[in-house]
Amino acid sequence: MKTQDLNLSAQESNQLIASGNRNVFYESGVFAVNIIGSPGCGKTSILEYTANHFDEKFAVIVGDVKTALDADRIIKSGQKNAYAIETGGGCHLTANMIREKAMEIDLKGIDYLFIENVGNLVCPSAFDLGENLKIAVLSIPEGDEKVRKYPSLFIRAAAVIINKIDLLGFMDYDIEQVKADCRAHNSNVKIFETSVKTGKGFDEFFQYLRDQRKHF
Ligand SMILES: Nc1nc2c(ncn2[C@@H]2O[C@H](COP(=O)(O)OP(=O)(O)OP(=O)(O)O)[C@@H](O)[C@H]2O)c(=O)[nH]1
Ligand SMILES: [Mg+2]
Repeated sequence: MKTQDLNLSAQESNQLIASGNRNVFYESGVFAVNIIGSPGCGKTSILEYTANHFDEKFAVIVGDVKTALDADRIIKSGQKNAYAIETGGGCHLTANMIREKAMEIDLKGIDYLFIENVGNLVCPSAFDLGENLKIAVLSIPEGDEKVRKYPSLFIRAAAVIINKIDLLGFMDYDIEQVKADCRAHNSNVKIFETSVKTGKGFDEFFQYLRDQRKHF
């Protein structure tokens, strides 16, 4: 069997498990969000902010290659319902990892499940976890060409968060170009400009999550 064939069957089996996850989440009334972005773009910080300001019942699963540091941060910020997955080397979460971890969570007791994927703009974009919403996170210090250089995520993401907007004035970052690049990949994309430091953009983001959950 060629590697290409093996990859295809790994993808197919991931897709089957992802569909199963999606059914389980739907039956429990859980709206699942897969959050993907580069290392350090602010995914955990956004979830810490969410823990303190999003007045809904939710749980968080955080994927990292090593450590439970990010899940511990979220627990410390006040959201006790946070769980770590260590991939042990893998550059993305899989549907099976989520299926197994979700068994530890009281799904009937929550309305949202946030999944922080492993920091990476490429690998996580190809693996459906059974989420209802895929969100890409960018941040100002990364530079403004990431959407053009790593298109696979931006073709699939329904929403993009441009985080660390408080740093916009300090860096060469053409935000209008970035937004145009996002729209070139997905004309319906919803774009949020956020800062965890100032809270900018989060009211709109939380309202968007509530609206999306109403229609899933
Ligand atoms: N100025 C500024 N700094 C931020 C903002 N959001 C996050 N940071 C900082 O960015 C750094 C990385 O944030 P994290 O939340 O750990 O990033 P991450 O995406 O979870 O990183 P990985 O889990 O390693 O992929 C931290 O020092 C945060 O304090 C923001 O909106 N503005
Ligand atoms: Mg993190």
